[in-house]
Amino acid sequence: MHWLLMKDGNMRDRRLDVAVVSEIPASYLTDGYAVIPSLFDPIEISRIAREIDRLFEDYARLPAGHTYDLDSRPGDGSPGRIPALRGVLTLRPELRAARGLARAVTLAENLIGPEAEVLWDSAVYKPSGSSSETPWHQDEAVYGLSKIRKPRSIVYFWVALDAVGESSGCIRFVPGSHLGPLLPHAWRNGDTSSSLVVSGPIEGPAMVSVPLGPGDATVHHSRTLHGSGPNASGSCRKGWVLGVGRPAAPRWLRRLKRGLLGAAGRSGGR
Ligand SMILES: O=C(O)CCC(=O)C(=O)O
Repeated sequence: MHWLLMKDGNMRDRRLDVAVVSEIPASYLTDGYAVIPSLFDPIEISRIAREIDRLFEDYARLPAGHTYDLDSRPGDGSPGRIPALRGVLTLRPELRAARGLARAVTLAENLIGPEAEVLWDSAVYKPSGSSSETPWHQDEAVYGLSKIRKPRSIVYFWVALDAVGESSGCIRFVPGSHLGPLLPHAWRNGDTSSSLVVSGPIEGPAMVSVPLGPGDATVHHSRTLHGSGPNASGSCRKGWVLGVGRPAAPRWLRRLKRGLLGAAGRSGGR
């Protein structure tokens, strides 16, 4: 029996050390992910989507360190196929006031404990007709493959900026994979600013695709295997990924570091 009923009426899972409150489906414990409908309200998400669209229109002129590609083709001169933009909140700090972000932090705190904040964010656009999949990976693997310090704890939200379905490349998960080990990973195409990709075959229950409406989100555990399919639809698939957690280093130290390194000082990912 892994579950404990707490005095406050919430359930706590001993294996994951997470509390599950009414706003997060209990399936998070067994599946390693959950759907959060309307994390952002329609007006707020369309405003955020417009701002991020504008950043993508200016993609080539953004400061170094903000742009990367989950499926770059190093060396062949062609543009990558899943352009991504890290640090939207650094480039557009006014978006930090979004009510949906406050809600994400509260939900994350219910899962991982107090003092959570948005540690990292990235918009991932998959252009119409892109045959490129985002490969299966566990976000936790980034800490072993890069010099990024592992936060004390973190969960990830995938926020739909627009409606996304199976044919347009919605996020998909391997339920229960968060209960298994961290698998060996590599960088896609050997490119350290590309996507993580799990080495070897995936074992486990069938994957689940999660269609979402604008402003809906999923939240997943850092060890949950996830990815997304090609975009066969006629429009760009737009997602915004938020890493919300309890930082490894105190806030003052990170501010100092960011000041010294510049806006994109927190390079790398996840
Ligand atoms: O948007 C996608 O295709 C997946 C993004 C993702 O999994 C990630 O950035 O870790």
